[in-house]
Amino acid sequence: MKLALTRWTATLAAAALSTGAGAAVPVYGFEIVRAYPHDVHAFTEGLLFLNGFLYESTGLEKHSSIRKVRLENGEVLQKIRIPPQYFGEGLVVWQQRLISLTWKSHVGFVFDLATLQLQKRFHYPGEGWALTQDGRRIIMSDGTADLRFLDPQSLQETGRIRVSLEGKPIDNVNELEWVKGEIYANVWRTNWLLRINPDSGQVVGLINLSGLLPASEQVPGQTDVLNGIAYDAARDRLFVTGKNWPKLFEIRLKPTGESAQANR
Ligand SMILES: [Ca+2]
Repeated sequence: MKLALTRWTATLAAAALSTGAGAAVPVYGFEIVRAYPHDVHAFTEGLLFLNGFLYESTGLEKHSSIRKVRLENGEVLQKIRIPPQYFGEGLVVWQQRLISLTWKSHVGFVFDLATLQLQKRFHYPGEGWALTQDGRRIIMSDGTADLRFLDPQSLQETGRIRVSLEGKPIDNVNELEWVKGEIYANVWRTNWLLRINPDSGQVVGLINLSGLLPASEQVPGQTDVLNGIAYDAARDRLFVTGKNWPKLFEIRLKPTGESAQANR
């Protein structure tokens, strides 16, 4: 029986996922624990949870920002704008700093966590998509199947892994989150999250978030794709949202009993 994988990327469509005996990668569904308000004008690119608050970076030229947000009501408590020529991308916290990327400008920013004041800029090759960290390293996606590891101080690359499902690379790995020893990532323009082994890059689980935002809450021309994963380690809460979505969801994974593998 083939899994119905709607809006899957071309790469993954080519991989022709199917269920079957010997399939190794479990597929999860979800249940909504709670829904919170989310700013429909926030084109979410990065999301993280820290000390009771959400931190969110948003994209689009002239509209990019870094925000501190109250989870419970979506209130923006602090906000700074990214210079208008830049398309803001991923966001990560490291000690008392927030670090963010831009899409195609090869420029990243370092902000003071408390004041959101810009402290410095840094540079990197290729595109910037998303950031997270594992307590030792910054982890960065760039729109390909590769995830880069960066030194948190120098922000220089120290290594990389290639995200793959049964040996086939998966492109468009986007927003990232470190969750209990794995890298969670959503795949751009899909409703899927990947659970990735941080040593090998192998996908060890797939989470199907189709139907998370009901059609009745989607506004044509405004509501964009799933993007944004945050994790509250203290209370084991997983949050997801999307670009210009009206809601942010706490979800719990539900095993489906299905598994996926790439057809040979
Ligand atoms: Ca994140």
